[in-house]
Amino acid sequence: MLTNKTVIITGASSGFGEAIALACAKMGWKVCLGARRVPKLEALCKIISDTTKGSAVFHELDVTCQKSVADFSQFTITHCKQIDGLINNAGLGLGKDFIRDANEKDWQTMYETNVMGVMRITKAFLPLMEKQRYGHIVNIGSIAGHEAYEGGAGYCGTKFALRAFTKALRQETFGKNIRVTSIDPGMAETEFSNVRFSGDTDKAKAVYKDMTPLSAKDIADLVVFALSRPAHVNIDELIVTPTAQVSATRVFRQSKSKY
Ligand code: NDP
Ligand code: 8X3
Repeated sequence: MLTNKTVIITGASSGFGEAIALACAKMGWKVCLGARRVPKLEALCKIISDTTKGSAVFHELDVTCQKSVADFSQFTITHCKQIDGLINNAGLGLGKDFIRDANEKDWQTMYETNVMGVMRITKAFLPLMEKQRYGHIVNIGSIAGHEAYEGGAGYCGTKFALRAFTKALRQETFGKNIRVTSIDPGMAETEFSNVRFSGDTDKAKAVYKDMTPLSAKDIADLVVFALSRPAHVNIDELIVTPTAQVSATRVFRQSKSKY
């Protein structure tokens, strides 16, 4: 087992980020957590120190704000001797309206978070990885970065853009001993749909009705798998869907779903 890894995780206050933090800490690694909801990060750090052999530090982070990204990276560099992994996970979908009805502010927030946020954070930590001459950047994309669907012009656009960024990053880090991975999930039950539908829990629950979605732990397992491959192995892109989802919009539903 690899010990002494240090992994930065954005959006660690819920869903995938929280599960990735726990899974890394269970490997005995140190995690550095960022998100806007600081009490959630604080509670997660306590769980990590009480239940795992890893360790955790946290700092408030809003990836849409350059000053917040600068403060977070300064904190990380002060508290971590080296950085082995950076998991660009913070992100969100807002609304599922058709283009003619969509809210421009929602589009802006999605682009600021899912695209500019990842670019800002990566730019902040890349020089350190280049200096170390090692590191692994894992971006959490989406099936929405491979297929556009009705009501997804804004969100799918951000994930397509993120995929382009990830591919350019892989080219630019070539020869520098830095690995770059995109993990692109389909439907997973987290706070994602609650956020997308502004807290309308009925609408959020309906997304996963009569099918078994991915869990946050399913994604965390893949992140740990990618991070723990031998140094010469780079997993470029992983698309992962529930068995009952064959494309972004084609989902097999049956009551008492077994798979
Ligand atoms: P959650 O809503 O459970 O988690 C999203 C996380 O992102 C939260 O920790 C939230 O923290 C953080 N976040 C949002 N905005 C910001 C911000 N401005 N600055 C810092 N952190 C922020 O959803 P998921 O875990 O499902 O989503 C994680 C990633 O996975 C996202 O990029 C999403 O697009 C992607 N994804 C999700 C899928 C799904 O079906 N669930 C499928 C494919 C991809 P806080 O609010 O505390 O800041
Ligand atoms: C979230 C998955 O299918 O709602 O990235 O776009 S989907």
